[in-house]
Amino acid sequence: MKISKSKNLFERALRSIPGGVNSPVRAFKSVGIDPLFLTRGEGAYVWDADGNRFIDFVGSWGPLILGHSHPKVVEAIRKQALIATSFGAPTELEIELAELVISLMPSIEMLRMVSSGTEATMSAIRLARGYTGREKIIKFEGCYHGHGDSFLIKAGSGALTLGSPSSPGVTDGTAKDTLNAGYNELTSVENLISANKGEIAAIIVEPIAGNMGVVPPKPGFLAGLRHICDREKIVLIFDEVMTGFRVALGGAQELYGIRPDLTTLGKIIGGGLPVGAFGGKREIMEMLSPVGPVYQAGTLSGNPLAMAAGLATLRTLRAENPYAELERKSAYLEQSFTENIRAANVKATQMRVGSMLCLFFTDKEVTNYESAITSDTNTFGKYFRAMLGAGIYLAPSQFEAIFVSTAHSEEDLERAVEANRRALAP
Ligand code: HOZ
Repeated sequence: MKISKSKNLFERALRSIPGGVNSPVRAFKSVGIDPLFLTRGEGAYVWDADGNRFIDFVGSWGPLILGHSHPKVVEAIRKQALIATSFGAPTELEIELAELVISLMPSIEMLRMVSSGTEATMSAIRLARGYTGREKIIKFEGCYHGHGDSFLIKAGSGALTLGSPSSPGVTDGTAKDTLNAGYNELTSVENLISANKGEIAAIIVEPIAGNMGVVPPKPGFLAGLRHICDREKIVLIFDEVMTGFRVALGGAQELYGIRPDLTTLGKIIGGGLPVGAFGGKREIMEMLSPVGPVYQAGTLSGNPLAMAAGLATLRTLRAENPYAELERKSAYLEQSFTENIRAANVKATQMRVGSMLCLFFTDKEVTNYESAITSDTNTFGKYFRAMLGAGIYLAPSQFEAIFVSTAHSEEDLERAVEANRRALAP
């Protein structure tokens, strides 16, 4: 595969951008090669600067559930761009998107738009603190909630991939207020609560962990968190940046039938443009300025272009309801990859919820951070490179999900299965 143009662009980028990238996971560091510079996306495919075409299972890290440049999304952005790109003032589009989200996720009574998932989670935590008058939060080892200070303690995603799950620059005071429990381990949550009685403002959780690979909640885990939060008057926050509109139209909360107090959203809600949102119970949301005292703001919050792209995406999902189709396609990948793993006799485990999948190079059952990190990341690196060489673009980390979109055809999936078979073969 010719990659000279990407290589030149990377050398150039290194001179003006730290590490040559604007988000660390893009650097391909953990898979032992330089990053590809992408130039075009269409449907299920992306092209790099050298003209190589790949079947894309990254989907911009989750937003592109309809594939690249879906005609309805492109048309919505084009139409809006001709009218106005930004006002920093209220628009009807914001109400339409808020109303649509509220209709899809009944736990959300009010919603505020921001520009990224990180902003959504940072704001939700501040709001929970303001609402409860408490300072500490509980998160789960290996879960990732963006790069806000409070969350970079034993975090997943790029922080885990690049070996710095707790970042320098986060003050001791902030670290002290972030308590880490084990994912899927209610006892560890109970222990933290007993040791910090009346001090916990919020429990924030990825209802399906997607940033230490894909780790589903065990039966009873989310219901247990709901019960604990009710008992202790703690705000339960579901971080559905990844799972919202992905595993079901109403997200993981619909799939598992649990109502959080607050929900954070990102990725699909922006249809590929920068959007995040947080919402939930009216009583909590009305603590936000200008109604209440908790301050939160943003020049580009509710940006019309982003609202138009989000609306077009969610309306298409609502009209076409592609979740059974996504389930069928993703189950096919899961089953075929599992057969290949068996045939090649490699130590690997597959995890999947809906159209989020992960192939862990470990023979352990993956239920939490500790089991996820038993994965052999060198073998993942080799696998990643072999898949790329066969035209399959995966997330460049053992600890990220791959995403199936409505744009993937049967033939694309068959090609991925064949590439997987060859990549796993001894
Ligand atoms: N937000 C994604 C978490 N898995 C990764 C994208 C990034 O950090 O750039």
